[in-house]
Amino acid sequence: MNDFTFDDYKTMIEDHIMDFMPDVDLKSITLYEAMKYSISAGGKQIRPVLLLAACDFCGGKAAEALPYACAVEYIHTYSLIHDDLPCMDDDDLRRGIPTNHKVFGEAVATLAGDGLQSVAYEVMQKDMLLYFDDPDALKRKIKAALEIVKGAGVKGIVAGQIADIEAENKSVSKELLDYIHLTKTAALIVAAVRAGARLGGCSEHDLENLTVYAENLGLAFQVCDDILDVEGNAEIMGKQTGMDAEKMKATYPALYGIEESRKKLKQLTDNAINALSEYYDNAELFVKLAGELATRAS
Ligand code: GRG
Repeated sequence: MNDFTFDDYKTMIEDHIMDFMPDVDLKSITLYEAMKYSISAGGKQIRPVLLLAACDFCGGKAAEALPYACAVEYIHTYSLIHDDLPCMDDDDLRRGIPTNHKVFGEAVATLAGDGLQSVAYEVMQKDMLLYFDDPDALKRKIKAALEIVKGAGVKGIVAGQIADIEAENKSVSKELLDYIHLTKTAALIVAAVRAGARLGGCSEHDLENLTVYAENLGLAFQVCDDILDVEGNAEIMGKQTGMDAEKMKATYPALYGIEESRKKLKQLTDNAINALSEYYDNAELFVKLAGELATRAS
């Protein structure tokens, strides 16, 4: 693996995130403005960075994975816009600024999410069209796109979202809570890592290890989010806090309490890091990211 840091990859994404957006059509300029508003609002870019890093880690070239990394960020951003809508979580603040529907209205925000999702698929398909005379590369790209489509789909974040909504105001089992967070939150993180690995031409063994890493990181990500929501640091979060309790959401602190949630976070972080122990310093970016996440909520 090269020596690129998280910030190096993040800069790559930020430099190119607009490259794959369609040209502005004056008849739908409001739609483009709304899509751009959320895309350029300063997300942490964790998923696309993981995709690029996994591609490099497995022997590929990050620059060639950019369309897929940006596609993941488009899908993630669409999911946040829709999640914030009044018919879902009804949030006013996201990425430190008013949510999309607060600025553009609910109808435009819904369409901005739809638009971002369709651009994601278009970007990946267009890239595949360039590789018809290189069947091995084409196969890697098809497999990577399928990982992303699945993570975004009815067994991924959409499944998680409906389970999350249906669990509101109910007491849920530990199994259901894990299912919600594995789908709602971890699915797209797992998809990003696996897609990057596929693009890099990974071995089955490396894919398996990276998947265990990503599942644990994804769950840790959610536990961290739950803890920060209770502890109420809106500045770190870039969104309102205390909302989970208000909406009686199924969360780790609600089911396990804060101290147990912290232990769970540590355990998940350790699991993620241990999954990559055989790679020593070659997996430094992944290990560091898991460690930093755990520190945010401790
Ligand atoms: C609407 C289909 C559909 C799915 C929504 C993503 C999601 C599923 C819900 C968002 C609710 C939420 C707070 C989930 C926890 C995961 C999480 C912390 C998302 C925010 O991701 P970050 O922190 O955000 O990577 P940025 O803004 O940095 O990209």
